Amino acid sequence: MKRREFLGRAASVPFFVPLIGCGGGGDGSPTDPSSPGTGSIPTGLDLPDLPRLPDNGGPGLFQSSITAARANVQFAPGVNTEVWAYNGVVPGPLIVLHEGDDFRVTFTNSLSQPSNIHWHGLPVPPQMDGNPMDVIQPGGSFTYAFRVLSGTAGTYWFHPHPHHLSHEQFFRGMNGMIIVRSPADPVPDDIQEKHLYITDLGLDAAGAIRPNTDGDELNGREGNHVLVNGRKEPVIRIRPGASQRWRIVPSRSSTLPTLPTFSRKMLQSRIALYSGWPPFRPSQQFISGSFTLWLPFAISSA
Ligand SMILES: [Cu+2]
Repeated sequence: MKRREFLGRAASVPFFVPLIGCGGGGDGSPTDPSSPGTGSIPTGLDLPDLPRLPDNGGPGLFQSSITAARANVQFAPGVNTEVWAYNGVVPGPLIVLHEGDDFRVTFTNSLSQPSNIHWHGLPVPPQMDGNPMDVIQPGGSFTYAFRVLSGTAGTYWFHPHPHHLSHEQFFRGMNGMIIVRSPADPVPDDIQEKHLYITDLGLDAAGAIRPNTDGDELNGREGNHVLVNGRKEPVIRIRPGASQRWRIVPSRSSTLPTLPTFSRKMLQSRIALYSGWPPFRPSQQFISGSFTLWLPFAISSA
């Protein structure tokens, strides 16, 4: 089946949608797909996996490092775009944790302004949560250390939270997905898991990430390219009759990150919602119903 044929047809795929966000209300309008000079961002390619943050710890210990620095990526072939990135990748590396892990991640700030990391939604001690006044100066580093509590399995988010600076660091590329797994995960292992990390990229005609406008400050910033795992309108492959677990993070620097604002493409889906919080309990995690979503990707049975 061709991907275009599939769009608009009913799919029965279990979704786990984290309901997240720090910002205010969005205006609900779809994003503008055009961007002069950068209209050549390829579409229709396979959904890539998110790069994963390596774990150098032993059993029960997640140990790694994250550096924030400027980097260059090519969203459109041949057009270099400077981003501010965690470990050089946009979106940031996927962090996979297990309940009970001791988490030790050393953050190094190689930007020219203060930064920190907020572990959005994870219950961690206040001094480890990247509060707006707890910043790491340029050239400095800090080790975030906490226990991943039992009962917290779910899908989370990480991003900078320095006072007055977090929005720019965020829209220039610094944010990523966290998964906490439970030993009592009710979803069978043979169900394939996909991670859909949705960002909106605001590029100017030269292919640079544009600064905020006054309108953005008033209404919330909305980019002109919607990306999933850094790719525009990718294709998600699923065998006929198969189920997949989807963990979806609608990640934006401002405005309410509601999925319906992300694309003009409509897909009628029977979905199950999982909020990521409160903790994973089979009896509570599914809300059945019929939803209409605008999704910035296509589904292919091929
Ligand atoms: Cu947050």
